[in-house]
Amino acid sequence: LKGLTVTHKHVNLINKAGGDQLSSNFRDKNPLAQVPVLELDDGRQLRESIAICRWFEEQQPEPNLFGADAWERAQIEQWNRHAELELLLPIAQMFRNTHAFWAGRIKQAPEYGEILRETVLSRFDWIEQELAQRPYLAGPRFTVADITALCAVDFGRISKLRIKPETQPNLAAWHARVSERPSAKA
Ligand SMILES: N[C@@H](CCC(=O)N[C@@H](CS)C(=O)NCC(=O)O)C(=O)O
Repeated sequence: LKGLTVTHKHVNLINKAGGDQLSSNFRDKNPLAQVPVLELDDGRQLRESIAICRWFEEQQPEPNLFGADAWERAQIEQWNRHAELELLLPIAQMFRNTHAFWAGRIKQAPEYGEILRETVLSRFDWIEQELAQRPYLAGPRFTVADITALCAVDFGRISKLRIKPETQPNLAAWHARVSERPSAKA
């Protein structure tokens, strides 16, 4: 999307040893043993997806994804926080607490996971109402908030969380709109 060149180093999260992220080499980069980590040519390292996105925005300001003026920046921050905290976090926690993949790897609380499923479904209904008023989460144009929300919604599929086009037509139309962007397909 930004036209920046980033070399990817694959970190296998699910190999027999439990995952490359658990190695001491990787923990030196991120003690939380999580991807992504951005490594700059000069050796500096940056964690957290949104921090990395902000860095990219500063390196290549166009197309603008974080806001062009104070009010738009605040609106986008609000919606990106909503996307992270109200969609991505419960979806990720639901996956961790209910999915067979995590059984034996972490302590699971399936009942809590099912409560989160209801939370996420109610959040989908809320976003449906919001998207009846504008084409993108934070306003009339595509921003980082849409990227975070798209990642969240697509991540939900692994836990069989799906948009219901019959009752959530605006959410379904938004999902199709952002998914068809070349950068979403890349
Ligand atoms: N808040 C972090 C979350 C990072 C995260 O949850 N990474 C997951 C993959 S999406 C991970 O590395 N999991 C490895 C594990 O749980 O063992 C960010 O946005 O970068």
